[in-house]
Amino acid sequence: MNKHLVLGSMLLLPAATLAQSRYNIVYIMTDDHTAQMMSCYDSSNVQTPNLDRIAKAGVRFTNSYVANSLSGPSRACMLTGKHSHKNGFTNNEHGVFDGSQQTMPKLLQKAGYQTALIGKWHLVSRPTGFDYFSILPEQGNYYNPEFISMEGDTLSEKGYVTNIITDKSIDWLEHKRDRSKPFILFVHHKACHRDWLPELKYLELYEDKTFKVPETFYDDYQGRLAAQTQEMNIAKDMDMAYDVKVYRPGDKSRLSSTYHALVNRLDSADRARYNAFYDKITEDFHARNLTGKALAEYKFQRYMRDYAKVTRSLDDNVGRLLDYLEQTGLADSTLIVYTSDQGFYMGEHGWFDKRFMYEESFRTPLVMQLPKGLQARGDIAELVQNIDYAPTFLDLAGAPIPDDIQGVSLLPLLKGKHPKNWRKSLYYHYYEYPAEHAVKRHYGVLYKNYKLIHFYNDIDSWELYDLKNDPNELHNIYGQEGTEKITRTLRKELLRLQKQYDDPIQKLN
Ligand code: SGN
Ligand code: CA
Repeated sequence: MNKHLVLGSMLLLPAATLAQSRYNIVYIMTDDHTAQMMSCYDSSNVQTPNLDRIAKAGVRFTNSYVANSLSGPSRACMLTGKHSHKNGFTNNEHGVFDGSQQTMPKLLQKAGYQTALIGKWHLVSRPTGFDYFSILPEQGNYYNPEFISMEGDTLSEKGYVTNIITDKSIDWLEHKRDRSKPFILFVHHKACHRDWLPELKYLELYEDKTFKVPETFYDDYQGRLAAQTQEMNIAKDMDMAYDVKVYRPGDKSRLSSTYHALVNRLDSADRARYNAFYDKITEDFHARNLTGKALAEYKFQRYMRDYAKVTRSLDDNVGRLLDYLEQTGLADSTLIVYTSDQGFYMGEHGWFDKRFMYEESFRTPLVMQLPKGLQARGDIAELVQNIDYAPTFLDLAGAPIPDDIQGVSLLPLLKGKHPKNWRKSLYYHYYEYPAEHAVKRHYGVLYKNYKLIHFYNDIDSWELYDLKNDPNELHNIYGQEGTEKITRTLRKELLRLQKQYDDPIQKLN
């Protein structure tokens, strides 16, 4: 093309296209916050009015999934737009993120964006591609947490982690950024990760609520070998001190010293307030002499209440950030994304934690408030995955999407389009075994209401689910008469995806 033509076509660019290159992105991500505890997805457990505000003003993805349901791996997927085997961070236990590789924040910097990261990082190596960061060491702490600065200092801050991450985020927006540049701000919360330590002002919240026990709470895992050996069962594996917060000196509890170390981070007055509350709970627990199902359900209720309290602080703080963005007018030019690093079990199958490719932990909440110029509203049902965030942000910034990125841009969906050739299947691969919670390695495919999973390593076990007739995934129909055709179709699709994503093929025998 000759020079004049290039110049001519640039002059003809509509104003909207130029404005688009200045869109900002606020990318809020929580840890372990699941759709069952977010009222715009499920209002039976808690109300989250501020999170719902995002969905109401914008869009709610109803089929949003992760590629590997665990913190570090999820974060690496969203940073690179690639599956775990490509970005190299397959599991928390041994993973160290190779920060020299191509990442979305680096590509955004190249496109003229300012990049900032506040909160949980969890990728071990020092963040690269950020103009500013203030991160929690490893998992971080709820009470009086430490933050690692860009200079490498670890400094302790007073207060509750969710409030502090929000304060720091607003402070960066107000005082630290370069206002001549568009920005992406990662607001990555520690909430609602184990062991669900509440903000003290919410200790009493939800204490009068009895949560509904999920219909699969007493699942016996029949026909599902890997589910039989997991260690994330509320009745069996939840620690009475650390998780349930019922403890009397001398009680046997594997994690009691960890628990006390976390609570002892509180100043003495706050600690007294904390102890007064949970001592009362402990006394009441001992007066009841619970065993069997009653004990299991008691643990479930305590878990739900504490998780709900932690979620309340999160909702408040997202509201505070939204207010700031709206009051300053930034919301008009900013894509606000709210998601979690994965879903979580709230007693379904009797579990807490995540990792499995079953729906509760394979899914992750995803809602977005859109800047002016993006027309979509309401529900978006297309299959999306966390490898799509990087290409979406690049696309929104008007930056090229490198060919080796495996996710796809969601921008057409945010413009209200529904491309006919949208993906029809999703690939999943989980690696962290042997490890805490003992979930076996597995990979699988979700395709047309069916899911095929292969658990491997020290097991060789296939599972097939008909999600339409068995949404709770209780009936593994793999190998059953009449499933030959659908099994063949799903195996073919699985192989196609392993080839497409270049995942070293596990023998499909
Ligand atoms: C910690 C938790 C686990 C949790 C992992 C991974 N144990 O190890 O329950 O599965 O984190 O979570 S704890 O005793 O330290 O609380 S992740 O979200 O960071 O991947
Ligand atoms: Ca997590």
